[in-house]
Amino acid sequence: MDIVFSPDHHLQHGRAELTDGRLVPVYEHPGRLDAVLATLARRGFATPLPPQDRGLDPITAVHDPAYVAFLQCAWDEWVAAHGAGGDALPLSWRAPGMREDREPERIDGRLGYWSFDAGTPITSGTWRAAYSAAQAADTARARVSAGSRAAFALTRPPGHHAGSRFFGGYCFLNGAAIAAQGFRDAGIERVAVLDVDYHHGNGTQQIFAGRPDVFTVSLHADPSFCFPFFLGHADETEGGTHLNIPLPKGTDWAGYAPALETALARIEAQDPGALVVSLGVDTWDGDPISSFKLQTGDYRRMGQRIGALGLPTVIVMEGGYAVESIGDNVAEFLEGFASA
Ligand code: SP5
Ligand code: ZN
Repeated sequence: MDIVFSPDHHLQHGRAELTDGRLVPVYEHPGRLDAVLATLARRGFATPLPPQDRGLDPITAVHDPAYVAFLQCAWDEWVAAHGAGGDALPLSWRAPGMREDREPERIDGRLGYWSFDAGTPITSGTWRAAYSAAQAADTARARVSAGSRAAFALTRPPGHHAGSRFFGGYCFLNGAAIAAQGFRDAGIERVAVLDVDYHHGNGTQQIFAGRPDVFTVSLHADPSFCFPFFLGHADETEGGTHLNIPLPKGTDWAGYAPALETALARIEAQDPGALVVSLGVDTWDGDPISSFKLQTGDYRRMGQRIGALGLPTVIVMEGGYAVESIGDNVAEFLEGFASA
């Protein structure tokens, strides 16, 4: 299993996110990947490779160039308006009846225009960190296109909440979508994306909605009670190109395993030539922002079942906020996958 990693992931380090009515230290911080890296080294995984830099092409293949241009300059505009004493966070968004066709000029308005939550701080290093994560996802895909059975993009910030024209949910550039589109552009006719993060992969669903060449599936906490709230219900099929499997609070492996089998059966029925997995381990029992009850050993079972599809596979790191277990949960998944 190739592992692609860049120390540039450290460059995204927000001070605070708005959670439960309070500005609290960010859950999505550099210590998460440091923990995974240390655990993988201890458990004998191969030394990670650095990403290749292919510039903006893989990014603008799934994101609007105007959105990408905004991300590149947002921090500098924020500092010009407010100084560098805090993170750049949006505070207002358009609602039904308001204008979608006019991008505001002031950075405060532009932040709301290009986002959907107040939990995703932009900092001095956000662009470089998100850019390196995007390149790592693309490099993992390129390794698999060149013949590796599987590659893991060990990246942050995560990506699956980011859409073609918005950031949110700690995500800026959608690495899983970049990998999936990369497979398409390398000549694979049909690609599948399987999202096992605790949260619904709303960005991935939006990017590929209505695309019969990229079948997307998400297993997640029901948006009736969980972020991102406004997408992720079972009736969103996007013309047969998407499957949502919302699950109740407290879901454990006994509840999760049949849903995973349903997802895998639908993927097999599409007969894809490659698979992208959005791997979030925030489904773990002790995760600080989640409610599922998966145990560390369950990730080995999950990896085994997904690996048994036998497809060329890119695995992209998404969520998982319990630093004490994130490394073992990821390692169990990767070992299970490799053993299949
Ligand atoms: C990639 C990913 O996993 N993004 C998740 C973004 C979730 N943002 C909203 C978090 C709200 C947490 N509220 C519960 C806090 C515990 N008191
Ligand atoms: Zn998540």
